[in-house]
Amino acid sequence: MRKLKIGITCYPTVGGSGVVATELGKMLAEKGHEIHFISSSIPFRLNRIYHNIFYHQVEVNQYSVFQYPPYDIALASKMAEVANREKLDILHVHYAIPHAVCAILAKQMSNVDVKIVTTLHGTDITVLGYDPSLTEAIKFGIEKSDVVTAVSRSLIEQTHELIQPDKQIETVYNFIDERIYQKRDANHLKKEFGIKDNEKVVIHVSNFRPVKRVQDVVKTFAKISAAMPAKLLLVGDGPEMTPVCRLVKKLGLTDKVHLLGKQENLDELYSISDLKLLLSEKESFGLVALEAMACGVPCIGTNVGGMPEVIEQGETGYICQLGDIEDISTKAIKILNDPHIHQQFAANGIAVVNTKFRAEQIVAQYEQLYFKLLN
Ligand code: GMT
Repeated sequence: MRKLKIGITCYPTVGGSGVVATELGKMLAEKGHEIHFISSSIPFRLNRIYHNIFYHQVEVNQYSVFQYPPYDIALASKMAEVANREKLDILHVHYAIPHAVCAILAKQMSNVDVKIVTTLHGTDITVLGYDPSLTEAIKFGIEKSDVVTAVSRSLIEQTHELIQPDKQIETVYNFIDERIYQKRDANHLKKEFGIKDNEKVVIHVSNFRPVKRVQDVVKTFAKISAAMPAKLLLVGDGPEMTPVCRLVKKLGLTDKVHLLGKQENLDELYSISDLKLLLSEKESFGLVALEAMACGVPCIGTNVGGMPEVIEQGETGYICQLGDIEDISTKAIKILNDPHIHQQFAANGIAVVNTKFRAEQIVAQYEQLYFKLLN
């Protein structure tokens, strides 16, 4: 099979889109393709040396004549430079704006016929799509890309509703590295956190943006902990941290909630967890639910975006109405109280990760798109 030269651009800091882009690059490299990450810093999951993965840093200089640093232009310029020098076949960008628009500009600047693949992750559509000052740029980025994918069917529907691009968009689901996300023996962590054997562990992982509704997680946990001995692990950090801490204190939960901040090695935290809550008001996919499922943790999510495509109702967890704390906590208590349901959901979750969201299959889906474009 022909080996390709692929440029990948993503937001390299913590976030699902950066994680998926980086894992994709790593797995494509393992299949022999040459990968060139073009971004403002090294993607945080690019944590070891690969002979065929290269990193090209986008330098944005802050000249006093510019009111705003010209990141987009610097990125486009770097993309064109790398495409020319390395003779890239594909530029795979994650996010319509600015990345797809930068790739289109880079293609015009370069002298190679590089093909542009754009993956929509959600925030570029579900948040920015509502901003009239950006709609035309998002539409342009989508329409001028050679291939556009989205991480769920729901995101495709939303994109058509909000932006109405004249473009076919294909669903390519997210995936995780199953070699990393699996249930491990991490019981030492329970001891270290002072979690007793009879206590159930509920986990939430996010960037604590308001859309993640972390306060709903705390309110749900208050009802769970009134019904049984339990602890809540809150993993991540962001703008909602202060109001969340206030609520934890107000509800008298300080001793039962562990605020862990940003963490690596989430597989170990999932391995000591009994239930995952993801109660967001926007979520095009919900990568963290997939990570939890891979480690045998049943999930409760809200009926928004792509979450019902990830969490199967009554099979791997439950999907509840946004903000319906009563129903969410009833379902949570049901899962935590019934070992049979818990075991069944855990096993089903692992099976779904290994079939519908199997990394090998999803990486192959992207590869097929690339080859189809180049032929
Ligand atoms: O959820 C976030 O705030 C981060 C955001 C991102 O850009 O990384 O996540 C989006 O992309 C992830 C990977 O495809 C999805 O799993 C998340 O559901 C999606 N977030 C939203 O749609 C809010």
